[in-house]
Amino acid sequence: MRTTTAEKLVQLQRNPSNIRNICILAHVDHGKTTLADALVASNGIISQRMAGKLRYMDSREDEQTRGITMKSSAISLAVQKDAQEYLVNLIDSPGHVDFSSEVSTAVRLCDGAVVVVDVVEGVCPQTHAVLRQAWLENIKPILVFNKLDRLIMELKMDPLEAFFHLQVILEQVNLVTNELFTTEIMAKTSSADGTESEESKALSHDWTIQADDEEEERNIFFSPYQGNVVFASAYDGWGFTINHFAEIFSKKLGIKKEVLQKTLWGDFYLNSKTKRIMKGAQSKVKKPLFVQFILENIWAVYESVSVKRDAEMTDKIVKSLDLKISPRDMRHNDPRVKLQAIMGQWLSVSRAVLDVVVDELPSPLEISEDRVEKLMCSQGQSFLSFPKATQELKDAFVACSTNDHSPVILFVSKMFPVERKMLPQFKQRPLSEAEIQQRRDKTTRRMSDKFSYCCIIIVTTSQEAAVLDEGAKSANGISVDIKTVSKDTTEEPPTVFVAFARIYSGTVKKGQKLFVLGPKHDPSQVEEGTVRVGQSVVDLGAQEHITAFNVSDLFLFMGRELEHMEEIPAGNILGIGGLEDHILKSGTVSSTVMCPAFTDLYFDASPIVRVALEPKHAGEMGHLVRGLKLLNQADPCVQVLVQETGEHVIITAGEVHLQRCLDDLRQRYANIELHASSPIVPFRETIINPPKTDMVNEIIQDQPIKTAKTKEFEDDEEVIETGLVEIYTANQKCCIRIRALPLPEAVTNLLEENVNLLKTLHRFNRAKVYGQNSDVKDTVSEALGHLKSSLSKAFADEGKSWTDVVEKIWAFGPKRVGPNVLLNQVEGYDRPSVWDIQSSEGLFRDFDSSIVGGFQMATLAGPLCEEPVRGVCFVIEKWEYIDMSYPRIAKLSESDSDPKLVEEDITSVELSSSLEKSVTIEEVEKDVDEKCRDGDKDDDNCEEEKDIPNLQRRKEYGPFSGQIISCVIAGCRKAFQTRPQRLMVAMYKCNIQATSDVLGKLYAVLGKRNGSILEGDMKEGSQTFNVVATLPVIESFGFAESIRKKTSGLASPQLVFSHWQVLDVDPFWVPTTEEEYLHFGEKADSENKALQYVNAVRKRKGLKVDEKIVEHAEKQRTLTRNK
Ligand SMILES: Nc1nc2c(ncn2[C@@H]2O[C@H](COP(=O)(O)OP(=O)(O)OP(=O)(O)O)[C@@H](O)[C@H]2O)c(=O)[nH]1
Ligand SMILES: [Mg+2]
Repeated sequence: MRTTTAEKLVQLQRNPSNIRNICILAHVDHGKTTLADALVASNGIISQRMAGKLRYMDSREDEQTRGITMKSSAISLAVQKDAQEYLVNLIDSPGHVDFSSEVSTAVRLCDGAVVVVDVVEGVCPQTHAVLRQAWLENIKPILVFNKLDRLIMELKMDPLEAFFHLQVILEQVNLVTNELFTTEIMAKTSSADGTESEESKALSHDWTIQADDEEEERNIFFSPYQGNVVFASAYDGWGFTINHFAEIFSKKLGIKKEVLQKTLWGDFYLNSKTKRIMKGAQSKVKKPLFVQFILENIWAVYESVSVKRDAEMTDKIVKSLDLKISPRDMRHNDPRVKLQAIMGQWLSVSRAVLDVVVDELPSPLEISEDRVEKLMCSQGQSFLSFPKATQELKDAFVACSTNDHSPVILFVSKMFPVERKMLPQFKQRPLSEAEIQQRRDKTTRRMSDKFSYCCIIIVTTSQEAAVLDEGAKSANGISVDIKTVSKDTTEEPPTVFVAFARIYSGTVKKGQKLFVLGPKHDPSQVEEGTVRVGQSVVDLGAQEHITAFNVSDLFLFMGRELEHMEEIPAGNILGIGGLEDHILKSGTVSSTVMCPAFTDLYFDASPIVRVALEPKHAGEMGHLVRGLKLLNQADPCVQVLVQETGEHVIITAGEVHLQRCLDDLRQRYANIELHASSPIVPFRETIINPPKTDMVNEIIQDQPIKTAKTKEFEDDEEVIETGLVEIYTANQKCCIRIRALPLPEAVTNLLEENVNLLKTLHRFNRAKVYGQNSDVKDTVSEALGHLKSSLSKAFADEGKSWTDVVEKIWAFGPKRVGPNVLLNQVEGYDRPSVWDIQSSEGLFRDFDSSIVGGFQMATLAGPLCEEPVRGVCFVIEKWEYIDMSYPRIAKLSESDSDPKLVEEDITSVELSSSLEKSVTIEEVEKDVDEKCRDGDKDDDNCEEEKDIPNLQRRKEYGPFSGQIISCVIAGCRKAFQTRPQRLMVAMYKCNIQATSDVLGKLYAVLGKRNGSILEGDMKEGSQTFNVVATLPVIESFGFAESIRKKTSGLASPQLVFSHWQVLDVDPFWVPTTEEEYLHFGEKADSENKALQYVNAVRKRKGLKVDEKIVEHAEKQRTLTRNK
């Protein structure tokens, strides 16, 4: 029976000091949802008996069948402690890596976290990840050691062994937090060049002092005696803290509670003669207090109830503990039921966990100023750079003020799909007395009227109803009563979105008008001009980020249900209706436009598995498009896009995530049958320095081996030497010399890690070139300086030939931010580098942007199989015009730009990068050509226009800008092809826990799929091995399934994208020497993995494939029986 009412919760919501917003975090299957069940049962929402079995928070059908949580969901619980009542807003999160984005959405809304660790499995990769998430969001964690029953029943440990085991795991957890703490200090103390500045020395000193400080230690480390560790078995319903036993034994032994609290965990024992607590249990071979007073008692209960099944002994224990167990439970055949009844009553897990939550975790009032500033400063802005009105909002934040004058500030972390019929207003509720009477009367009346006339019910729209009514009145003969049931012409969608949000300040009310602030909203721009407020995201312009909406509904999350609210004050987690057209995934809502956009959520997983979708029946395309839109809104991690080929594609984090997305589309959002392509895995193309060994692992001595591809270029006039080509435009008027070099790995990695920074740099550079306001913020320029110096260092480490190249970087690509570099080594062309565009007034040659455009396209699709290029440096060494008065040099803004294009240009670049849509050659040509024409109009001296033969040539070969682009693309490709080319494959890092008996099978599965094992250590204090391996993503489909099958479900892998790896096989290699023939056979292509992948991609893309279709041609003949 439910013990709390919605009214009670409303009342509790008004007292922020007694509110706790918490989430449960852990590795997959460590028992989060089981623990949540126990907490939910404490409020009578589910029965104690069903707790642990129901998994109430897993409301989706597939969550129940698969047994894993896939989304985060919230519930509000009332908790009584001492004389006080508290409101605990609890969020259960998923542990599977594929859904780690759901963890990010949960962590953002909370002030504290309950980190659960399975004591058998110990610290797992996701335990690391969630502790890191909590750390990054500045929220305080407490620790729950779960599944202690497994130590007794499965591992058959005795209490002392269990104690040592727990100590080891606690150390492991603290090691992780310590690591997080020290890396933060290091980041704070080391300056850009790696030397410590005076200021940072002072800082580091401060931090060490703080680390010694007990309070700080409380926040960083877990320790039972500090009261932030709970020992539990969520499934059996019991849990305790040291505190609980300290209280009991201080009375029994007459020892002070404080003393016991400090000594119950650790190397202390009780001297039975002196009745004093002494140190050094281990050295004196004594039982530690934790074993003697706590574990042995628990072990005794398990022993008598579950192992020996000794009814007499059990009765004795029940009596001595003064418990009241129902006779039904005591007589139950299943000892586990008996055990759960006894243990649950003796050491209630919900009591233990909720007490620690209330005591240890902060209320919304205790939000630190640091955290507020971190939340408010998005896009690398500093808090002090905000206008005064914005800075003042911090006070409202910190005070968590709920009065009517306080500004409303909310953060929506995800959009939560709810079936319309599940909304409270559409839910069936018990009828009142008056309603029942009314219905009874109606039925009686209908019965009596039944035979007097016939009744036709027609479903109409409201206009038609009026006409029909008129008709009915004039009808004679039999009495016809036409009842019209009006139907709305626009059908309402079956799924609505409720925003999953936290209110930080003010009170949000139903019907209130609020602003939705987009992620790029900058309050400092509001002051400068008037802001336009849109009605929905769709009608916003490129530089507009604000829309307004009316709060249509307010909800309180109650697990599987929603409760209607009229208003909700600051400090709570809530659901808001009416935001569907305003927020796609997450966003900031406020009553004032001076509120800045909150910082973006931190996501761990990167989407990598992409599939193309199409409806089974072509006519249902509209449903699919609508369904994809809903899926995109409902899932924080999925990416939905339309490729340039016209395919509808979704990119997901992994196989389980993909399956869930497809199920959602089929059953919920699109409601149609779908065809999904087999997963498309991206590749990268690169070049390498000539390899030192050949395919049979022998050292190559003099000349590098020539492959079929490099031989192709032997007589090519354009190829000057390996990696260097000289190429002319179609009209033979421009000559460009391009060299391709493999970029040092460290540089490529740096570029990849700093994509966002490069995006910002590009944005500022464009704005500057087109004469817009482009003041680089201090933090951004500092970060750019840091990146530049790291790049110089990485280049310098590679040798002399790379010195000073950073200053010559012309562009990055593809999409202007990729891991490839275009260098300017053209003699006499002193163009400012990407870093200097802001500061210098440098001059650009005409068609400068065409060179960049060509480079962008060459790097977007490489020659192997049109996949993006990675880690290549293209150097333009010569750029000359023949018989023309070019190059004309001018500022880019004056020469080849059109201010009108600026805005479109920036957005198109952003759009293309966000949607992964490539720019087609036509687009670039058109773009550059338009600019050129505009430049021509302004400038009558343009030689080309006056030059009649040139004009003709232009007609013949197309616009000159286009010719340069094509020329650069062809040059880059050719230069690339003359070097040893390699394919790069995406790699997963794979963590698997397995016992020694299934280890062999596990290695076999990994080996078959080209996985390589990095680590395979036995876990300290357990029987399990922790295997870390890398596995190509392309080989990973069905991997989890086959591991589970081969190991009878004993091992299950967690896969996370880790890096790109060069596949060390030349796709164009064919055996030439005797030995190679011997090794690989004549048709070595069957062994050549790289070629297989390349051909598969080319086939998929409809490109030409060099493959023999008929291997052994034989004349066909009809075989008849007679021959
Ligand atoms: N023996 C034992 N089993 C437990 C305990 N707690 C949970 N389990 C079992 O562990 C399995 C996973 O439990 P869940 O609560 O679904 O785990 P979870 O952390 O929510 O898993 P995800 O949400 O998928 O990450 C279930 O089979 C539970 O019955 C426990 O205290 N003891
Ligand atoms: Mg769960």
